[in-house]
Amino acid sequence: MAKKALHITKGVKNAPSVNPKLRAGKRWSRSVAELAKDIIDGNLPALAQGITLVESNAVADKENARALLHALMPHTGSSFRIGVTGVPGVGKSTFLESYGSALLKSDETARVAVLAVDPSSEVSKGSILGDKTRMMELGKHERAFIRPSSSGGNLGGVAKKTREALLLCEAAGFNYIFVETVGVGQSETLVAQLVDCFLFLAMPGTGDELQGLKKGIMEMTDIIAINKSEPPNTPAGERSALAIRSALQLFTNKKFDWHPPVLLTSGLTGFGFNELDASFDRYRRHSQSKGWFDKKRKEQQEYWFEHAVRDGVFELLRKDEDWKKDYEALKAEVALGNLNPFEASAEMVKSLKGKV
Ligand SMILES: Nc1nc2c(ncn2[C@@H]2O[C@H](COP(=O)(O)OP(=O)(O)OP(=O)(O)O)[C@@H](O)[C@H]2O)c(=O)[nH]1
Ligand SMILES: [Mg+2]
Repeated sequence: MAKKALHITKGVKNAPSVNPKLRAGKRWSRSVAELAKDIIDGNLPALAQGITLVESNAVADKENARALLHALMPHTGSSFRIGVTGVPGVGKSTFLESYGSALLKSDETARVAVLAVDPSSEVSKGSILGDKTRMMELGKHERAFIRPSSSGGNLGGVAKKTREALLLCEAAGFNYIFVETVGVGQSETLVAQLVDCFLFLAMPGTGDELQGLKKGIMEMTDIIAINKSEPPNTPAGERSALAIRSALQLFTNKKFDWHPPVLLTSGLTGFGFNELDASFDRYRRHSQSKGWFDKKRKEQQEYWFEHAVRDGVFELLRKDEDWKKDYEALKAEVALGNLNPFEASAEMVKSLKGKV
């Protein structure tokens, strides 16, 4: 990954329409159309630069980011979006490297992008896919694109930026987009709002294979793979699969009439990849034929719309100095335990009555 990151940076510097100096102000707006065209042409340095633009928190970039997304919108939507989660060390990066490479090898029309939502990014500044990544080979492939997590901001903000990066990748012609996230905190819930299919990686034979497979996650998981199940770990993998299958009987996602298959895989050796291919295919065909592939995407659009409206309104409110002062004061009281959060928030909302 270190090499790939260097490669991207170098490409960005050399590409004519993606001069970093054009980042802010009016000069950008001149080149947004050009940048959009380069992205649609599948130019990877332009894609990287476009993602940097949509990730930017600079006020001057926001308008351009919106213009870019607007221009690219008609070219989005045609990829298969796959979320991959699992506890740290379960082998997500190794799996994505080898499964992504296998996909590119078996299908010459495949173009694979890997993005990440990193809940720890505030602390680590995006350690996921960072120096410890194992996606060196995939990153060098001309039909692959790897993008570390955008850092800064809250998890919701990071996920929103990942969604925009995902749309840019689609416009650039990527038809398989993987979104990796560590199986801790709230990140899965947000990633589930980004993808069509959610793959959960578990570990074999630890006896605590249900750890991390919390009820909420089970409900959003579409395929489960007991990873690291290559021989000699296969019997342990089978035992875990059995335990998870029986637990799943209690939690199956009835809404979509889909029983998540539990498979054995190994990112290290490619063990079980054929079964996984078949499961992805079956899932895609099943969800499309039932109409909930599109339904899910519509619900996600609504989710992000609501999310953006809430963020926008909040941002606006914080511009009102009096409101902000009250807000900070009440927040401090809530943190001290002097006020109950719901009571305090009702107070904040009440203070808006005269204003709205
Ligand atoms: N035996 C075996 N080991 C594996 C497999 N996949 C990964 N590993 C090893 O498990 C360790 C963690 O792999 P990663 O791919 O970095 O795991 P990760 O889930 O991305 O970890 P985080 O990014 O820290 O969340 C490494 O030492 C890998 O070599 C596998 O399929 N079989
Ligand atoms: Mg990793």
